[in-house]
Amino acid sequence: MLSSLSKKRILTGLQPSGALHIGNYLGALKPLIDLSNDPENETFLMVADYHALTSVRDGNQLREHTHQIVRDYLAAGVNKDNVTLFRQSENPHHMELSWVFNCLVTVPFLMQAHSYKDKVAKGMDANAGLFTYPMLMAADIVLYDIDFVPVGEDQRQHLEYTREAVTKFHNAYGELFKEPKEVIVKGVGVVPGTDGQKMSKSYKNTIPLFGTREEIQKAVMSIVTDSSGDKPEHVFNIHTIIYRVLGKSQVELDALYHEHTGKYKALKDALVEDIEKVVAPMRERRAAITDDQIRRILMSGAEKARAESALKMTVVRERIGISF
Ligand code: AQP
Repeated sequence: MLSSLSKKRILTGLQPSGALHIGNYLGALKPLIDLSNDPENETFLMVADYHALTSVRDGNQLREHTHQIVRDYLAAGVNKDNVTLFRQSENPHHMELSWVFNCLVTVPFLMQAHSYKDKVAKGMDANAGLFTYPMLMAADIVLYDIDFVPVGEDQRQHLEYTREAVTKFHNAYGELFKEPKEVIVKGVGVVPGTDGQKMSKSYKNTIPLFGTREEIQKAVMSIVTDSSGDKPEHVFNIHTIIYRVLGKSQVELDALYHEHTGKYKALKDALVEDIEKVVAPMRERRAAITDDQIRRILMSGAEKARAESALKMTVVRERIGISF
């Protein structure tokens, strides 16, 4: 396999740990979709279901979220003809290689991961899966000779961890993997949630990507505002990112906030309208996607993913000494 190595390979993955939010879309999904439309790229999109086990403890719920996230991917504009869309758990090579990486990196190294520390500080279960998450992510990426990984700013360190895992492997067993680079969209970084912190499924501070208009309105109205200023900072920050997606100018946005100085309700209403402009067309597409389409796409994606990583894993097994 590994047929067209002259093309740049792109991969991202999102956890089916809850309903996708606009931070997931703007930080990871939209950049991946944009890159997948370039014929010079070969694109992979993963449903990170094993990663989701770090927080989801209900099998039916995980199945349901998995189904919904694929629907979300397609509704957001993923074209099945340009993108290999697969579930992480359908390819056992991910777990196998993550174990190899876990045996190469140290506990003190993993303990420096901001994402782990942030999540535990927010009350998430400090399970060993969450702790070793960066090594599973490293395996997810390097199995497919990925060049670029579109992610939110919060994941920058995890790409450094991936490169470190690769270096450790190379030092021990010789050169084998590509060193991937993160793609972080300028001006997006980390999309703030309704409380001003990183928007996150597990922090209950999200604006849902596929919520109804009423749900989006409710989330936007709950954005925390500071009564000491004329401009509601978090509303403005989210609005700035949405304006960019709509191709509208910052000057125009500044003028809007100037015109409505101190009128938080009017500014939140304007943000709802602009989010609606981005998500309403996707919502319509989403309603037309059938269960059968989802099943077929996942089946062919799984076959392709397994075939793509098979050769790499054969070499790994040979190098580490478990094949005879
Ligand atoms: N607020 C954000 N701004 C920009 N990008 C974001 N991403 C997540 N939140 C933001 C990006 O979405 C991708 C997939 O994330 P994930 O589902 O694997 O897990 P996450 O980063 O931990 O996202 P959540 O929503 O916070 O999920 P939970 O709460 O379940 O852990 C990543 O590229 C991430 O950068």
